[in-house]
Amino acid sequence: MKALLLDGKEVSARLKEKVTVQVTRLKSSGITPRLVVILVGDDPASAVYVRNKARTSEKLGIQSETITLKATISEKELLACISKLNRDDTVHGILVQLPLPQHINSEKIIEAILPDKDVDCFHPRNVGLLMLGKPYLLPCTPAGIVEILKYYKIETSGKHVVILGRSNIVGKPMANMLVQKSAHANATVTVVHSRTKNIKALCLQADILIAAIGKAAFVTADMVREDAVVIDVGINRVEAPDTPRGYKIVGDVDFIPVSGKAAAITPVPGGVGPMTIAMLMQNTVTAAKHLTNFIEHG
Ligand code: L34
Repeated sequence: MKALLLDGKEVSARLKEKVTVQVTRLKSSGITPRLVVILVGDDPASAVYVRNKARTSEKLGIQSETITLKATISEKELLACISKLNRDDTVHGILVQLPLPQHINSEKIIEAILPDKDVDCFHPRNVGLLMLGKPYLLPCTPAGIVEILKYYKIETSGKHVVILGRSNIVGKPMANMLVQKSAHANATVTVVHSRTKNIKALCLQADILIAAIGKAAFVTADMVREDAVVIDVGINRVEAPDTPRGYKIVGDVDFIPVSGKAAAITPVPGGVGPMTIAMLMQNTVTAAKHLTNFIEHG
């Protein structure tokens, strides 16, 4: 393996230390940051992510609650649940884990969350602020990726970043953040998606390649330029009969061959995933400060 391993566990540990300091300050002013996560249905992967969020919150002194609702819940009931949390002054962050069951309109649900408590940064108001370069909260996964690049001093200014995937949760906000005229941005961004012609040729032009398409081993070594930086956002479950759980987690990148060619690469697990959670913790604290008019001293 030639590539430097970009260790999301290490970077997220640093970030969590910074969050803990802020939590301590808030608590000494009588404010306990509080996050409520809503999990609808029993998707096993979502259950793992939500559990990781709750566990991390507790470690950092953030009060966390997970509301688990049946997959058959109506949209109206879910909206009522959100409305109650919007009005509850002890709640600073609300997160509805995606994906939601088919019969629920995700857009409608996201728009029902009070923007001040929207710790995912999915609400149109927060997405708009981000796009205008005046963010309130930051989208967790894209912001986590920027933190990895910062930590390892990977320059983005003037670099060509190719993003695979145009989702509202990763691809679009990632592109948005990296084109901003600001520190740790100023990149030239190409977004590649299912209708893109010549995906391989575009990927080969990337200084930084960010894979967020949700297809195991989609990015092969022949798509990666020698010495490129590769960020793997994918979390895919593939069958692995020889493991105790019967499956393993792999990214969107064909890790072993690509790590022989890239200058640096994030592993899966232990790469972007832990960063998403650490950024969620930071957003919860930012929201708690904002909602309580907390003023930082020193
Ligand atoms: N609303 N829905 C909302 N917000 C989010 O930010 C998410 N996401 C994505 C799915 N739906 C969401 C997450 O939380 C993906 N995601 C997420 C969060 C954490 C991890 C992976 C995805 C994570 O903890 N990953 C670990 C390993 C997990 C495992 O073993 O399965 C890792 O090391 O990558």
